[in-house]
This record gives sequence, C-alpha cells and structure tokens, in this order.
Amino acid sequence: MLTKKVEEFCNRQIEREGYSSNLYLAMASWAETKGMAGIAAWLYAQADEEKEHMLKFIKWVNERGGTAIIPEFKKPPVKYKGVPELFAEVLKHEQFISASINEVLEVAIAEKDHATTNWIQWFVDEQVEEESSAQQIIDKLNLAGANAIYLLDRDIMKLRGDD
Ligand code: OFO
Repeated sequence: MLTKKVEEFCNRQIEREGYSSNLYLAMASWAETKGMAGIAAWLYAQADEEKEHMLKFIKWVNERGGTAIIPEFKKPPVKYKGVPELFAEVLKHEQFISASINEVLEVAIAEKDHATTNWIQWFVDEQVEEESSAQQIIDKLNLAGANAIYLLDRDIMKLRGDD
C-alpha cells in the first residue's frame, strides 16, 4: 500500500513522463517538417518510451492501492532554434527527470516504502542511459561541426539500434 506522500510523488511523475512524451513528439514533428527523418525517428521512439514510463507509473500506483491521475499536460514548444539547441534541451530535460526520479526515491525511502524503493531502481538506471544517449548525440554534433546534421540524421538510426 502506498502512503499518501509516495502516491502524490508518483502522480507528479505520471505528469512529468507524459509531458516528456509530448515534448519529444513535438520535437519529432518539428524535425520531420525540416526533412530530418532520422532525427525525427529517434525522437518519435523516445516519445514512445516516455509513454511507456508513464504507463509503468500509472500501473504501479493502481496496483499498490493508490489512484493514478491522468493530468492535463502543458503544451510543448512548437518551434526549435536548431538541432544543437534541440538536443541541448533533450539533455536538460532528462537531467530534470533524473532529479525528479531521485526525489520519488527519496520520498519512498523516507516513508519506508521498500517496494517502491526497489521498483524505482529501474528508472534510476534508465535515466543514466537516457542522459548518456543525449550526451553522445551532443558530442557527435560538437565533433563534426557544421556538416554534422546531415550525417547525424543518417547515423542516428544506427545509434538507436545499439541500445
Ligand atoms: Fe527519460 O524520462 Fe522517462 O523516465
């Protein structure tokens, strides 16, 4: 059984994972309209993963005797300055999500909720991977300079295949 506090933080995370999914959908759609099919595909796949994360939280809250709340989501930005700025934003967002997951974990520990403490470990590991894959793309962009975007767009699908 979840305590009220753990339930509240898990519900906050439902909103954040759902927003992440929408944010990456918005970014994917922007990239697609700019002719960057590879980057769009990467972002669409990220959006799917974030939706899965949201579902994991929904199911966890309901299974543990709480009530998952499906919230309203704020509208993500429609336009992005460019590809480097977009990926910088992805990394910043993932760092925010990592901090948010850590807060859920800290609340679960404080509330002596061992089940949630154990369960959420998967997300802690997942965030390490997500921050690192955003960082890898930023590193590639920095390395290759101005011609990087075309090459990166072709390369990025392979990068997901390495997951
Ligand atoms: Fe990448 O955010 Fe979910 O956990």
